[in-house]
Amino acid sequence: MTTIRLVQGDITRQSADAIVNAANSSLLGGGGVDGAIHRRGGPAILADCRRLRAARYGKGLPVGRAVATTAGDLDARWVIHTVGPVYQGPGSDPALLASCYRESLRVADELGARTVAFPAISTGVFRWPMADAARVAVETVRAAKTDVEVVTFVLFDEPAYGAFAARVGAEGS
Ligand code: AR6
Repeated sequence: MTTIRLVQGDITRQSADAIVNAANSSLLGGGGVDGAIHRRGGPAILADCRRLRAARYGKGLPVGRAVATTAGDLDARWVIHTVGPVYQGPGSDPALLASCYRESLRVADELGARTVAFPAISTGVFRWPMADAARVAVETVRAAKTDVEVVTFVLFDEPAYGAFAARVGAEGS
């Protein structure tokens, strides 16, 4: 059974076997968590991303999928890059957002990672409402069949932390 932890702060300061990046399909960096991970992790991450683009993802990593690289200078063994969906307004299908969490845990299992830190995928530049994103994140991790022992959601600010705490509380932790 996977334990869920919540932390408020900067995911690049976390220690975990794998740190998940809310990337975009290009895998070549961006703002938000993505920018922070590449800045603090250093150029080795981008070099791995370029190799993945050349070898396996010429058209980019599809939305809802996940792939691992080195974690460079971060306090982790791997960064798992996943691409969240852009929120399209009320009624948006959360399936691809759920897929990000499921696929990231599947990649973590392939690597043998036992501790994984996630940001709140799609809730920044991609505009997914925090309360709904928290519901999808917590439900999906709880339902996942995975050998990952500890999932830490790293929430950047107080409202994000509150939204995740409400979901974890709602389902019993
Ligand atoms: N640690 C933890 N959470 C953070 C950090 C941090 N250092 N920085 C921001 N957040 P976003 P998305 C929170 O925009 O919505 C990028 O340009 C932030 O407050 O990083 O999936 C990519 O290249 C928000 O709650 O990711 C893509 O183009 C959450 O992390 C696009 O943005 C996610 O915000 C992806 O957009």
